[in-house]
This record gives sequence, C-alpha cells and structure tokens, in this order.
Amino acid sequence: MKINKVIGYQVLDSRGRPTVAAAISLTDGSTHTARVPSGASTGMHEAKELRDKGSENEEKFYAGLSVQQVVKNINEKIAPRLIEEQIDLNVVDAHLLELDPSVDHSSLGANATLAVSLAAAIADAHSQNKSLARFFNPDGPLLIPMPMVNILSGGAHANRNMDIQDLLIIPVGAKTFTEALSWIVAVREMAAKLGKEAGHSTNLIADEGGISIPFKSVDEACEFVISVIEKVGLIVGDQVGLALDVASTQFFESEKYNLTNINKSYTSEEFVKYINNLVSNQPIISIEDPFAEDDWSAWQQFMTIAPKKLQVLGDDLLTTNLVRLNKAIDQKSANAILIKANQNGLVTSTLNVLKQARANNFNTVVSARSGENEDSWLSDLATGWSAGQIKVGSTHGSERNAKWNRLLEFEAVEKTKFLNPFN
Ligand code: 2PG
Ligand code: MG
Repeated sequence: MKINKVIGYQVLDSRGRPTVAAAISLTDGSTHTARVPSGASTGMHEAKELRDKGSENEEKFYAGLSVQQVVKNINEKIAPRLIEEQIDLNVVDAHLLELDPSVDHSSLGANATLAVSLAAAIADAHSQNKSLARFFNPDGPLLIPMPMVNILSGGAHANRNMDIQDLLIIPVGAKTFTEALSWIVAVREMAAKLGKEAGHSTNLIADEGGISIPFKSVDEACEFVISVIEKVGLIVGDQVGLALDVASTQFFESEKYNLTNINKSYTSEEFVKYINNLVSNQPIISIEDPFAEDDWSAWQQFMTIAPKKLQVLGDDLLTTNLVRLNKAIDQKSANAILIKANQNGLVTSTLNVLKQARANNFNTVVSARSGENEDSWLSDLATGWSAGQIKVGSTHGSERNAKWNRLLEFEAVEKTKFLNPFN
C-alpha cells in the first residue's frame, strides 16, 4: 500500500500547549494519525523539539510555544518526498534520516520526524491488518509491561514542592496488569485521603496527575507513601515497591546538588553517599536520574556500591541515544534505560536503542512525557517491543488513562502474559 497524502497540523497537549500531529492517508482511503508528546524536565542531549519562539515564524498567540514551523516542515519538506517518490511505508524512517541527517534532528525538528515516523508505523500496521502492538510482535502472547506509577509529584512538574520529581510505586506482587492497576488506584485514592487528613493541601494535581504534597525531605515522602500502602492492606516490598525519579539534573548547579527544600548542598561525592543511604534505608527498588546528565563519574561510583538488585535508571543521562547508551554500558553507569521516542526522533532508531539495551542486560522502561495527549501508541510500542516496564505518570487525566486503558484492553481481548522484571 502506498502513501497518498501526508498532512502536518498543530494540536494541543495535556498542558494546553501546542504539539505536532501528522496524518498519513493511504491509497486504500484510510488515514492514520499520530501526535507527539513533550517534556518539561528535558535532558540537554535529547533530540531537538522545535518551537516557533524567536524564529521568523514566531506565533505570538501561543506564547511562542506554537509549532507552525515544524508543521510547515512536514507539509513542505517531508510530504512531497514521501508522496512523489511513492515509497514503501517501511522505509519512511530512512527517508526522514536522509532529509535530516543531524544527530538531534534539529533541522526538521524531532517533533516533525517523530510525528511522521509514528504515523507511518501505525499506517504500516494497518496495511498488514494488525494493531501496532501485533505489528511488532505478531506471534505468541503479548507481553504486558510492569507499570511504574506516579503517586507524589514534585520538581518541574509541581512547582518544585518537593526537590525530587516523582515518588512512584511498582506493584511487583500483582499477577496481572488488571490487578496491578487496581492496587495503584487504591493507593492513589488513599494518598489523597490521608494527605488531606494530615492537613496537607492536596489540591495541586501535577502535570502527570500525581498528588503534590510539599514534603520537605525524601524520607518523609517515602514514609508517607509506605503508610498509605499499608493502610490499603498491601505489603510494602512483597507486593508494592517504591521508585524515585530524582530528576537531579534539575537541581544540579555549579557542580553541586542543591536540595532547596532542606536547604542543603552536596558535592557529587557526598550526593552518591546521600543516595546510597536513601536506597539502603527505604524500600526503593528503582531510582531514576539520581545524578545529573553529565556527571558520569557519580553514576559509575554509585553503581559500584549500590544494592545489587536496585534498578538504576538513566533518563536525562541516556536520552534514548545509542552513543550515550553504549558509553553507559562500557562504563557500567546504570543498569536500566528509560525509552522515550521523542528523545530520539524516530521509531526505528528508538527500537534499536531498546534492543541494544536488552542485549546488554539493561532493564527497559518505555515512558510517556509530562506533556501528553490522547494517543495510546505508547502502550502498543511497549507491548509490541516487549519492554519490561512502562511509565505513564499517574492514573489521573485521560491522556494518562488512554495508555493504561489500552493495556487493560490487551489483557481483556488478547492472549497476554504480564511481565515482572523484579522477580
Ligand atoms: C521524566 C519525564 C516523565 P518530562 O523525567 O521521566 O516523568 O518528565 O517528560 O517532563 O521530561
Ligand atoms: Mg525522568
């Protein structure tokens, strides 16, 4: 099946900011659309998301956040190439790479390349009469990833109410995804209730739907979530583990980690000790970005002393980038990678990063961004690629629940197996 039409246009995301959509129409009359997400605590090594601010095409009505130039790139540069050359859907990414060979896709914008790349994958799946998940994993049971779900939010997603960005839970004792989600919903509800009873304002719902309570220290936040899990009747450790996204790049300045809520600054070496104490004293089974994106030696040092079973997850450190991943493999800087398609810019090369991580025994966590939309392709990618885990934010907001609901759908209608990388 061939491409008939490619149209880029601007839509709004969950923060009410513009983002890019691409629609690909095929010769059978069908149309396939993908919308791209957008981060707030972005790493500097991510592929480049272009916006109009400061450009010739600046669009003032959207506070400079519009993406009209990117839309133009799709309509005037990408579309003619894909249509006139009558290319097959499975080589769209190769053509996008030729059109923009820059490592960070800064000439067309990674938000242009990813929108088209995703729409092409969805269209290709359709041309084979398959869902996107089955397109990538045609045989055997679909493997459903373990969810990692935000309960408390801080950092860039919640007015810096807490220094760390997320306190999440992982329902490691659940036997199915459906059971896992039921526990998560129970914990989130109880967190809101107990938070209010303790006199906190729980009114601020963060960008990813987490509850924002201004806990001063990480220990305080952990202890609160532990009490919530216990109150629900679940066993901390056996059934539910804690996870952190420290997002430390956000508070690393002048070579110091500055925890402003407790008024303390740490050198890299001191912060390695601080993090190691934290993970040794709390039931934390996964820690993301404990150190800043270029503080490689802190990562390496930590890995030599960290508890053996701890998942040490690189987000800003690795930015779904093959070169950075290979460096982390060589230097033993982490043992898990967050996979975000828009940090990379193309579906095929995102998958290559995931494959390389898996081949080197890294855990893989497919992740949404803080600025999301109603699309659910993320759940299809995570499942089709058999990623061990998925991170979508909280269970609040339709842009988040679209992804959870897609996984519930798989479990209801397909033959599935629920993955547990923590077993
Ligand atoms: C992260 C993501 C998602 P953002 O840091 O892992 O939680 O945040 O999309 O803002 O980079
Ligand atoms: Mg992160």
